[in-house]
Amino acid sequence: MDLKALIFDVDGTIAETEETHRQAFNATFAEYNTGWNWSPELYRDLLTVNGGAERIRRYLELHHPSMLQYEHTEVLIRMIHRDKTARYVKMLNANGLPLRPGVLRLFSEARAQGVRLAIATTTNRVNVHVLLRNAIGLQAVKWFEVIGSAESVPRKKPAPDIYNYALSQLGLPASACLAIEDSPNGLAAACAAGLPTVVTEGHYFSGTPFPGALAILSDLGEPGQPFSIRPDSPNRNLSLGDQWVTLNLLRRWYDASKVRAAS
Ligand code: XBP
Ligand code: MG
Repeated sequence: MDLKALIFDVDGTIAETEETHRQAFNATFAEYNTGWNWSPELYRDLLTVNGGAERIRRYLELHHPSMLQYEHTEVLIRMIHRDKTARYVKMLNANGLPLRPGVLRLFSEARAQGVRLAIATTTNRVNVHVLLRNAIGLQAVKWFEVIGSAESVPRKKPAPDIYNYALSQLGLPASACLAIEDSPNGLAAACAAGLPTVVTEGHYFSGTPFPGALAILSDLGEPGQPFSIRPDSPNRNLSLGDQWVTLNLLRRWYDASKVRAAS
């Protein structure tokens, strides 16, 4: 079977958004006078939980467990998360955020060659729209046949649900698609949905293990800005002459996953 679609994660994969998310959380915590502040180190640990509201809940479990006995804490979490989303949108509208190297180039190449595009993220839909609109333009939202987001399924990554949702909306089997991820939870979700997955390490996940990845890269690379492939990456030998990730290279990795599955 040929490669028919690419399914992209958003946070950390399309753009390095997690620092902006962290700042939006902290500014909202301050607005509510909670006294909470997430340092980059703490945030790295909390990123093992996907979804902003779920992440706040996890933080309370670890650092303020007594708060969870009050019924109103759940309401507080939801209000903070709602306002954090509004703040994040405002921050992106004010400052924008560049796409990671090679992302726009690969979107364009896929569109030119009729390879379909989809998104599978755990963040809110509005965050995806504002990112694409600011980084590319209004038209970019239409490039994606499916935008699977926090609102689309109840269970977040590492559950496979968001990838299964994207596949069912595309009407394609996992074996016809390839996912691009940046995090262990994202990789686990994509693998559990049966998708061969290339990892471009996000800032917060650099150097972490990525079991089951098809390849582990610094980023997608650009002409004059080559990607590096991690020394422990599978399928290194298929990419050694390449400096940026093209559909050709993705097809080579994709074919390798088919050969492996058949043996
Ligand atoms: C990343 C996430 C998100 C963001 C915060 O998801 O887990 O929760 O950190 O966004 P992915 P929200 O890499 O799958 O895109 O606050 O909107 O949840
Ligand atoms: Mg991600």
